[in-house]
Amino acid sequence: MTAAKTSFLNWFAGRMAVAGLRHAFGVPGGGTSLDLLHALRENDIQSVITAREDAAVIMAGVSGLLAEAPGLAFSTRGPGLASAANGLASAALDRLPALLVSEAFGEDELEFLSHQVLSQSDLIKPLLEKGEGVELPADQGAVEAWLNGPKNTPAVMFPTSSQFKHQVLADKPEINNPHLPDTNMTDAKKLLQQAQRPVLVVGLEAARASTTSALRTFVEALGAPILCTYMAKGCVPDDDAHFAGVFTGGSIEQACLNEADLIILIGLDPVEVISKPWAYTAPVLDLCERVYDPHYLKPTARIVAPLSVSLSAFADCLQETTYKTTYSITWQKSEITKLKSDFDQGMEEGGSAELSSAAVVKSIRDCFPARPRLCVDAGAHMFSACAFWPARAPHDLLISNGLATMGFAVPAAIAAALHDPGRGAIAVTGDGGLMMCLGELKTVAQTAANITIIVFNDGRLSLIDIKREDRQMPDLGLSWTPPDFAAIASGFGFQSWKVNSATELTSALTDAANAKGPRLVDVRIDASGYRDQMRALRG
Ligand SMILES: Cc1ncc(C[n+]2csc(CCOP(=O)(O)OP(=O)(O)O)c2C)c(N)n1
Repeated sequence: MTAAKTSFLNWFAGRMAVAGLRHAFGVPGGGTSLDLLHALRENDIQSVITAREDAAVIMAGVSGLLAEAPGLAFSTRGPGLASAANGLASAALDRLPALLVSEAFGEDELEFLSHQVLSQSDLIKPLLEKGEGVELPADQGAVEAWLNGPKNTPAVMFPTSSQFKHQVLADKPEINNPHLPDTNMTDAKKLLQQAQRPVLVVGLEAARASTTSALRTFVEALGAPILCTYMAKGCVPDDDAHFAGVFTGGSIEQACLNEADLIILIGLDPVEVISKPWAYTAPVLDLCERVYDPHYLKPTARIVAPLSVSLSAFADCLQETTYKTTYSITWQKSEITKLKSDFDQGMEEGGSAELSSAAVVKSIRDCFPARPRLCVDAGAHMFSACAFWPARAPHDLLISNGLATMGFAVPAAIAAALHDPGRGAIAVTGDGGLMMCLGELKTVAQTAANITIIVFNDGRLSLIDIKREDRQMPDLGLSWTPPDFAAIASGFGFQSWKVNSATELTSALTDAANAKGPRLVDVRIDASGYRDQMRALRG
């Protein structure tokens, strides 16, 4: 009997469905992408046509991140691929598992063609490099290797029409390629044993449901303060007695870390640390799943293993009698509570502006008790969003803090709302960031996604403008007349609200929280507190 065969394209679409893919995102060209859309449909995978390809790659990556499955995006060749560039950079630096399938130029075409031609492999290489992303050849082995390789690695494939049609074995067995951990923990355990004032810093690698329970058991057993990066918010709940605030690599966390005689990094990815040198002299124990080069620091000891494995081993070690007799952590609960309240106070904006970003985020928190996922853009508004939105589980808050790109929040919210329509999502964005992906309002409307977009509308690129002020430079034209986003959104079929006061804010947010489908709240934010807030956070 001969084994059944099918086209590579049919196998690929079926394999993606088996791996957990439910949505693919992109703007098709007229060639292989249409074949791909057709094959996806045959496999019950919904294709979402986006306004732009960069946003599509972000949606694919966030979708994959939340599903712990591959994310898929598609584009035409030439301009489609070029337009995907920022999405690929985000996938690489924000560690998103996005595979972009782009149309390709055939060898025969390249002999005579100039129209839309660019060197596609050369274009993607530097974008993917820092995320150890790869160009996948269109074959089963390469796809299997990507699916079974290190988590959250981006990839691009350029299949030609004949490669899509190529006949392959229909039921090629899946590869199971378990990652073998480095379990030599002797040095690390010694460090832990000697520590009296350890502090934990948790990063994006730990933001996974499968790691949460081991992490929380370890934190509980250790009794030390824990700081989470923006991308790891929720790994322990914000109201956990050990949570002492957010870690960015700035100054607000220094009060806590200066106390440390051992800093334990748990899945902290160097992309998450803002551009300042490492400020601490305490020994560092680095628990990670992947080593990226360059790193901010040279740890005293490093364990490269699935975090659930290393954390469970440490939690067990804390229970051992030999350890218990020498164990002398001196942290008091009241000290950690004080650190957290100092953090909260430091993140407050001075003055009594009723529409300060902190006041608005707290109002969102109060008006949305069902806690949709919060997707946050890059800009000054992110400081309050990340400080005051209460996260209880990994990925309750989604942000691009590796690439730190504007134009992230709305595409991320689309992916989050499609992933979990009942829960839905809120996109918190500056007006500058929203304008970078305004076309995706169409995608929100088209998918009737359960999304509330909240625009922190101050008519300027605040984060950059406060840096300009700090440098005592004259007005360089970084502001504009605030656009009427409520009117724009209603043009796309959204329910929308315009907010100029605290009373209007509560009323609009309450209405938005109780409504369904696409919603936008345009808040004329008071940006006067941003500068002091940034100083408190970053120094
Ligand atoms: C794609 C992209 N372009 C530029 C930047 C640099 N940048 C970071 S924040 C910022 C200003 C953001 O302005 P806005 O979206 O209005 O938010 P705000 O700072 O006012 O809260 C800029 C230009 C970036 N991070 N990403």
